Amino acid sequence: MPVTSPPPITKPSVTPLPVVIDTDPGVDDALALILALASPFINVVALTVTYGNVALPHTLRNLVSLLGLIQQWRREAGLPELPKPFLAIGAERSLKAKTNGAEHIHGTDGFRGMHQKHPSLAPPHWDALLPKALQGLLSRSSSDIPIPDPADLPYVPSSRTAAEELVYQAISHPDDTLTLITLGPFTDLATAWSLNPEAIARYSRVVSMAGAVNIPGNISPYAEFNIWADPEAARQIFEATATPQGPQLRELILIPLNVTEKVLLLLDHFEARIPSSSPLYIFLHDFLKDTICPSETLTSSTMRIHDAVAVQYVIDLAQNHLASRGWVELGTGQGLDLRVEAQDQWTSGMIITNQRAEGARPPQNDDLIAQKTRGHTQVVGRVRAMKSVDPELYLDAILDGMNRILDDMYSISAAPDS
Ligand SMILES: [Ca+2]
Repeated sequence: MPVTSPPPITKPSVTPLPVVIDTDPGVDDALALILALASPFINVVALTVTYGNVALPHTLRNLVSLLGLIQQWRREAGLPELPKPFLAIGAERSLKAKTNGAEHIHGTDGFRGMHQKHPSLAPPHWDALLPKALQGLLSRSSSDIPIPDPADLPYVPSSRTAAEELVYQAISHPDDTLTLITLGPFTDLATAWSLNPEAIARYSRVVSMAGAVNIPGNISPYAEFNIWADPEAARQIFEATATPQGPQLRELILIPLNVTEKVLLLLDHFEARIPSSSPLYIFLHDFLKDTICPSETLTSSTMRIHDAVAVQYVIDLAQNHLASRGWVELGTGQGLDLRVEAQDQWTSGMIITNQRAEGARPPQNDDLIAQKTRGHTQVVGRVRAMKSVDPELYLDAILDGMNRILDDMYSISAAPDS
């Protein structure tokens, strides 16, 4: 460890909830990751990075750039280093080899052109982690990359793929203690499930920013982006909640557009809550103001911060704050029989709700109903999906939480704050 690098800190006295985050940064992913890394109530033990909003070289560059910036801000402020998560590289494309991006929202580089406007923000070693086949796809030549000192990186480079990392973390933690948050397509998780379903079943829960349940989508009339980007992977994961025998996901909790479309960030609100002298403000203001654009249906200029809402859900869960923050679940709380349309047609990525299963929910999660339908056994799925949250409380919680990235962590009260 270099002399300039203070020892990692231990977060406050509450035992933080260990989480793994699969992400495709992405502007709203960046907000979500700052929020997660700043929270004393969750501990990010591993980050896995996938294609999604943009191609994998861009999402990886964005992730390591963001981690490098946070490290730089904290060093310049004389603050201790944050704990270092493992970082593993994930899928380059969807399971069926169709790649769909969202460059129209996030820009070609996923950070609204930040790397072109501010090339110094990307650490010189950012692509040292890329598989050889991916190196050189972006502007930087990989031939003269300085070999980074691993001890000085803000993360621990993993030799495992993202899917292998998801399995490794699951078996490295006690059963039913680890939470997985997915902020991109389900490709890495579906690959991990096919590698080792018994391991993935050890996660306490999977919390996913994904889906539009009985409402229009945001990338097509029927589909939300993260599911639309790899409907086959999503289909497999939804069905993993309802395997007739063998391992199954303990809990799949969707934070769908039903919730995230209601939490609208205004630039004014951001400017009011984040001190303008903060490096967080300087970094975020540039691409937020490019991303926040007039909506067709709203009179104010707003931005949807989908992924940050999903991370804040887990932070609330860790503090037992779900009720006080106004979380309401679709259905009875026993889960819904939701399926994903995975055919490559007009409705690809649409969530189908089996409304016949309503009222026939089993009282216990392990008491699945097997319905006999025309000679086939159909197991009823049990995906939990959130319906709403208090948007005002949420914006405040998210912005205040992001500010903590520049706290010394020891000063944060471990007691619930509301
Ligand atoms: Ca995302």
